[in-house]
Amino acid sequence: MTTEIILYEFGPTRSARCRWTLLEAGLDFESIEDQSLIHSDRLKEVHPLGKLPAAVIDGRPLFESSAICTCFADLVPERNLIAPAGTWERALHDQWTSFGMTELEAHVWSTARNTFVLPEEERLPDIIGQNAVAFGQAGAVLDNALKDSDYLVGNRFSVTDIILGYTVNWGNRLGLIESFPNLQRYLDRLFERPHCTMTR
Ligand SMILES: N[C@@H](CCC(=O)N[C@@H](CS)C(=O)NCC(=O)O)C(=O)O
Repeated sequence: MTTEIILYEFGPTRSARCRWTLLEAGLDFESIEDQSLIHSDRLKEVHPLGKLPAAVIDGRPLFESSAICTCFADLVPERNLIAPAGTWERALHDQWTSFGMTELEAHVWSTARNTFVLPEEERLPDIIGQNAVAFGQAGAVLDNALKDSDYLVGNRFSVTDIILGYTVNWGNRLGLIESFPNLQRYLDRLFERPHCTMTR
């Protein structure tokens, strides 16, 4: 039985993670690509905050790019994009995705919010330096994890790298990984993949 997938997406936003996972998974999907959907009532039926990405999978709404990518990877175990639930490798996937969202992505998102997302009068530019420091502390951990390994889980490419790679690339665009050679090489490896949807 095929799974019916609708992906609400927009270009280089975090929806790029979901598109990349779908391409690596070889799953068919319908794309609804429309930036003007953000905060719309229609999108709020899928994502309560009206954010992108969001997905409808066999009629059921799912939000948060990390959860959506993980779900897609689980649909095709034969593609080896993720280890089965209950294995140690799956625990490492959960570790790195949580770490990526809370210790890395939260800081670059805060910088984005205080640079161009929020109306100018609501921005707190002073926080940007603090975000860079926090991203650097967590970036050092990730850089060290990639010292003797090309990828984050089991030393082979997986959906974990799609999720974390997007955040590392975001940091790179902000000039935050200059002192992390392993992260730079990691990004180079990810960009070599034919289905990579990230932009430098
Ligand atoms: N943690 C969410 C973040 C989603 C998110 O903030 N998406 C942005 C586009 S990259 C958005 O829709 N922004 C509109 C807003 O912040 O209200 C995820 O990873 O899916």
